[in-house]
Amino acid sequence: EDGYDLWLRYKPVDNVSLKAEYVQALKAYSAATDKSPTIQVAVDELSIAIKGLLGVELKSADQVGEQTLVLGTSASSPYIASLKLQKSLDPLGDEGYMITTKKGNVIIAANTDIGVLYGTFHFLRLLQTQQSIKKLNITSTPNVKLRVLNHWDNLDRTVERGYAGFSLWDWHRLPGYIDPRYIDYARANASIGINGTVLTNVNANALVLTPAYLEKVKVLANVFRPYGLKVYLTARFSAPIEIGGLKTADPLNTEVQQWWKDKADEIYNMIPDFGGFLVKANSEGQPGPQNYGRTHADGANMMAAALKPHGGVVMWRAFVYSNEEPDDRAKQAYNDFKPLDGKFDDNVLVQVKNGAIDFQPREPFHPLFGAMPKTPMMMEFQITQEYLGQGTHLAYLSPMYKECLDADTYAKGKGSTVAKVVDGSLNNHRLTGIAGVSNIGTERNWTGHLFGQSNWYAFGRLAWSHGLSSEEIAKEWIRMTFSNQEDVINPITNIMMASHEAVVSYMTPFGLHHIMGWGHHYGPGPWIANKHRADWTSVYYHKADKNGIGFDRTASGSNAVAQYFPEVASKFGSLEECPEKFLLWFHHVPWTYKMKSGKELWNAMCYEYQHGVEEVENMQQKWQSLENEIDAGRFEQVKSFLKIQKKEAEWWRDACLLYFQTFSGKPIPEDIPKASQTLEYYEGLTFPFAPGN
Ligand code: BDP
Repeated sequence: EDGYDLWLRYKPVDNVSLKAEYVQALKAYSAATDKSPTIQVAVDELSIAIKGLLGVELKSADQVGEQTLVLGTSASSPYIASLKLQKSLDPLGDEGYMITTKKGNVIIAANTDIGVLYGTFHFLRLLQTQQSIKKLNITSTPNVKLRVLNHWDNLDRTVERGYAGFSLWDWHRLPGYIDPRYIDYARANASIGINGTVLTNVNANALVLTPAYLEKVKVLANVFRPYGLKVYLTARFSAPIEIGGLKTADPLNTEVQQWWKDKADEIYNMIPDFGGFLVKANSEGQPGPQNYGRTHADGANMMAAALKPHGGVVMWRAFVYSNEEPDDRAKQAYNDFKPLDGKFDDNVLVQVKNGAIDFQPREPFHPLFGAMPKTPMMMEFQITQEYLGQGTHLAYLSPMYKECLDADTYAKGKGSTVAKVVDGSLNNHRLTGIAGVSNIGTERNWTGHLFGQSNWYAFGRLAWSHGLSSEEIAKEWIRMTFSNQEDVINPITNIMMASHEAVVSYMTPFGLHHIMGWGHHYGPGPWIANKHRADWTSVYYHKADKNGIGFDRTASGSNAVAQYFPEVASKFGSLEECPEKFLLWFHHVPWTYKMKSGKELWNAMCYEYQHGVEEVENMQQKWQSLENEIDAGRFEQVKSFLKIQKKEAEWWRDACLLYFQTFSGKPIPEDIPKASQTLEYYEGLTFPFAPGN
């Protein structure tokens, strides 16, 4: 096995009695004779899966007798219509489904064909994870409307912050050649409910909006359509100048407005269900409305007006900060966007990263969540592991996503979680969304690290249903990816559940952040200083000195805490109450500060780095115990990567402790292994091979 099949492997069910139950229940299927492309896809998937799982051909039933799998809508299936399910189906909306047992038949019913497809994948998951299907009574609807992958893919097929090869989109061979991989990509996404894909990098190239590229985009959209996957593009703000020949891109200029309208008309003429634009503006050198003295709302609304007649949306990113701005970087997005609440048109979502800096191993939730009640706030998570070990570290990110979603903003009193802001329930928004920066590329197993697949999987599952637990999701994924045997599920669950914390411990314990290598972000670089942008250095963030370490974001410092609602602000702002995992994010703390463990901060930090390394050793041991349970190809790859991870965890520990010791002036406890090199050695390392150099 090489990992290509992801969680859709459909290996034979090894539990004899369950297999008998399944075979008995699935004698034949019944779907509309005049099948839509989506229903055809569902039937095809069922056939492949049943063949693989049960070793039998799934036959089409002449009529619905007993033990028939019936799929469809009340409109497409007379049998489903005869069951009079409409009352229960109505609340399931456009994408929800029900799976139910009626008169000895399994029924997968929905209001739309895409709902049926989602239900089909859910049903298959039951078989793959070996659940009983004797008496089913399942309904499911997604928590948010737009569940979207963001590919940071360039037109030359390099991928920004990509660690899994090149871009899947073969622009050179499109539109003539449809790589079968596009179809498997769409299947995988549909199987976890992802319904949109932004094909291009947020650092956008206007060329993708030219007719030659749009022809190619159209073909991808056609391939993805039956799977319910809509295509979106990033829109470069200066496109009217670069490809339109205009002198300006000022959003209040009527010619510019007309140019975007015409562009939208052109796109929708080719792709009637085009999703819309994702925009990075006035951020890290990208052009935007502020170049013309206009606001983000002016820019977003101009594009929104062009897309609106066609039903498209604008996902406008709030990832903005400037080195010229003297205020704490963590505060800048809030400062810029909060005053614009209520000024965005109704087909605009503001897309906010989970934290206020940048996808760090751990960040407190972004203060914009809850702060703009009149605006749909779209979550942006990073699935690719830019700051979490890149291509080789095993880090299961569901616990990190959940920590953010479950955080309480107190925007409307206790219980106003980030999840409720994002799913629209807190402020009654119908337009809602969640984005994940993709970790997918041309590598045979899609994500480079086999366990990267679990992050793609978890992102999709949480986007559909944020109430799921990380452990539940991990177990589903393990059962489908490796085995249904408890002695495989348990150790891998343990590995996954401990993995994110381990990375935090050996990289950025206690709220440290942004201390990685310059530019490529590979490896430790707490010494990074004196660069052309202070806000890209490490010393800006850790502020270590002989007295202590950490960024004072309380009232005595940048007062970033004040951007949170009072309950949260007072907790984060208080040295005693601030959770230790965020301590150095919000406080500058003396080296001698007594931690809850009773240890002084310096010692606690040393042991935390060491703990991270030990956790990786534990992961290695658990993985090793699976040698005879997992096919050699996948086993060996993960084993090698864990070895790299161990080495790099030690590198992080040694480099960071030696560096911070120059400030603390305190000894590293004797029982922590001695660094094998000097600080100068670590500082002198260069990485010409690191992606993103
Ligand atoms: C940072 C990445 C950079 C992205 C930027 C963004 O380092 O490559 O362009 O975020 O999200 O994490 O726009």
